[in-house]
Amino acid sequence: MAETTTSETDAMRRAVALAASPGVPLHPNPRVGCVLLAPDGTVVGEGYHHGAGTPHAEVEALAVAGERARGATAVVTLEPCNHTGRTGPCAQALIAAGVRRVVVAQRDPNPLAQGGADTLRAAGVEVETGLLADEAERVNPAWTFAHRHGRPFVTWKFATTLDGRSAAADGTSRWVSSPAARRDTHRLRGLADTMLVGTNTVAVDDPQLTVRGDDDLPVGVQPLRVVMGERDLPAERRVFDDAAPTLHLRTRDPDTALRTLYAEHDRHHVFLEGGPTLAASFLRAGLVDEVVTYVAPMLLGAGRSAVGDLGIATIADALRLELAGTTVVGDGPDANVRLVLRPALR
Ligand code: AOF
Ligand code: ZN
Repeated sequence: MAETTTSETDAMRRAVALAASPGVPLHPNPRVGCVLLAPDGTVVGEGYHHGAGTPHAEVEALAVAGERARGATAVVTLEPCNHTGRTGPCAQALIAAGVRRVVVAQRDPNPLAQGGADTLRAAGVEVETGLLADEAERVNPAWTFAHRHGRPFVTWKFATTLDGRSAAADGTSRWVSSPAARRDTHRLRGLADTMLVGTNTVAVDDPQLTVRGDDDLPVGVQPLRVVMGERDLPAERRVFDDAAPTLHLRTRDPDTALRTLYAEHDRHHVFLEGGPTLAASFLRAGLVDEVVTYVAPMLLGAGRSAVGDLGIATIADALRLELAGTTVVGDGPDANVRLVLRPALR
C-alpha cells in the first residue's frame, strides 16, 4: 500500500479546516470535509457537508472535480458512509467516480453508516485510515462521543456564589450570575442539541430553556427541551410554549433518559441545567462528562448548594474534578468567573 504523502497530509489539514467551516450546524450530522487530489498532487475538487439533508462532503467534492475524479485520491475527515440515509452512500459514489485511493482521518463510529472502508476495499480501492484522526475528531466531539458510548455527552452547568450557593435561604435564585455570564450561557446552550431539567425545576422556576440570541449571537435551530421525572406538569409552563420542541421523559433514571435520547431522538449533547437533585443523580451515576460553572463575586452565607446529597461523608471520598479552563466573563460589576471542569480519572 502506498505511503501517505506530504500532499495528502496537507490536504487532510485543509479537509479538517473545511469541515470546521463557520455556519455549519453541530447537530445532528457530523461536520465533514473532503479534498480530491489528482495523481500529481493537484487539488481537483473540495467540499464540505453543510448540515443534515444536504449532500455529503465527498459528493460535493466529486461534483467539483467531475471527470478529473477518475484516478484521484479522496482525502476525507470521516470514513465515507455506507448507508442510504438522508442521502446516498458515499462509498458507492467514490467507486462510481473512479477514485483510486481514499485517505480517511476518523473511522465512522455511527453504527448505521459505518463500513465504507470495507466496501471501498472490496471494490479494489486503496484505503488508509487514521491520518490526523485526533484533529478530525475534535471537529465533532459530542457526535463522536455519543456514537461511541450509545448516549449523549453531558455538560452540567450551574451558577454559584463565591461561597458555593446557588439559591438564597428563601429559595430565590434570580440572579446569581451576571448578565454577561447569562449571555455566555446562551452561547453554550446553542452548542448543545438538548436542554435537560427535572420536573421540579419546571414546577418551581418555570424556565423557558430556549437559546436567546442578539446581534452577535444568531440563533440557529433551538435545542430540544427535555423535562425528566414522573410528576405531571401544568401545560401552561413556559417550557411547553411553541418556541422549541419539548419532550417529557417519564423516568427518573439518568441512564435510561440518556439512552432514550440517543437511540430514539438522535441526541448527542445534553446541557443539564436542572436543580440539585437532578444534578446529584447524574453525578452519582457517573454521567456528567463536563462541568461549567459561573462563580459570582457575591456571598450568601446560607442557602442551597448547587448539588444535592452525593452520599459522600468524608473528604477522601470527594468527587474530584480537573480544571480544564478558567475565563473571566464580563467586566467590572458584571464580571463572573467561568470554570470548565472534567471528572478526574481515578
Ligand atoms: C454527513 N456528512 O459528509 C458524511 C457523513 O443522514 P445522512 O444520510 O446525512 O447520514 C448521516 C451519517 O452519514 C453521519 O452520521 C455519518 O455517520 C455519515 N457520514 N455524514 O452528514 C458527510 N460523510
Ligand atoms: Zn456520505
